[in-house]
Amino acid sequence: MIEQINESKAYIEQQLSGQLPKIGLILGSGLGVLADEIENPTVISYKDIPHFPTSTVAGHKGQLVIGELQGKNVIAMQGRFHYYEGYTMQQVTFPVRVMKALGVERLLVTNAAGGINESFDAGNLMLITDHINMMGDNPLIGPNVEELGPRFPDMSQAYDKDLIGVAKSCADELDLQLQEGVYVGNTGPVYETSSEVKMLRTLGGDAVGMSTVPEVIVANHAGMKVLGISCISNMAAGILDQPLSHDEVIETTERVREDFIQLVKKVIKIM
Ligand code: R1P
Repeated sequence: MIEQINESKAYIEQQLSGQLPKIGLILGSGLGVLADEIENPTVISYKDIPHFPTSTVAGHKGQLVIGELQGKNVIAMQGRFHYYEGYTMQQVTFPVRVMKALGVERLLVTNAAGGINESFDAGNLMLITDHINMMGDNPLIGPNVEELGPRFPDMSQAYDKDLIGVAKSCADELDLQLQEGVYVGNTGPVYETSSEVKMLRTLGGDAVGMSTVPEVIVANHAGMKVLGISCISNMAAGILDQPLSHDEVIETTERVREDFIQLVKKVIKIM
């Protein structure tokens, strides 16, 4: 694993002329547009990076964009990998390992998620305060590589309190409504049934999606500080009397694009 990480890292470093990134961004379904804001970008297609999987989901472009955002050196994944695509948990989280090897210490993860909390509306942004892993798997299963992190990582502050505070004050300054809540990670690719949504609400979930949790586990294992933002792209099954579709997910993320970009840019400036 270390060898593969180093080969990916070396390839990415070869493409860069400027400084190495310190902040990582993972851009979820329909949210990749944020990478267009990055100045002096170096764009690297996933298919060219040794050991990187490729993106197969609509709304996930499948490239790294490395450059400056708000004067900070950032690396953005314009598209992520999901467990339901058939990748292993280790493959899904491999880019987080590579980011860490490149020197990234803070990670902003974003996603499109279904709203479980009935006080939410489609189009809301939600700060992730914590998560519940319902994926039935974990990227750290298997022999632990001590150089990458401890055998039993602490997850009591999986989403960094200080960064949560930064995001809240940024939203206040922008006069932007920001919900807060617990993200539930399911495997997908099916959306949840109404009964499952009811169960997840009882368990303490506020939003549900099919990503993020593995990445955040690996980031914590690697000692990175994490901030998470969900775009509530629709209300989860059983709340409104309408079927769910990925087209709707993409449509909603396009609708909130401006709020999302403004918030992330402001956060990055302080991060
Ligand atoms: C379903 O519409 C897709 O959108 C979300 C779900 O996880 C699923 O992949 O994508 P992201 O979590 O990558 O934003």
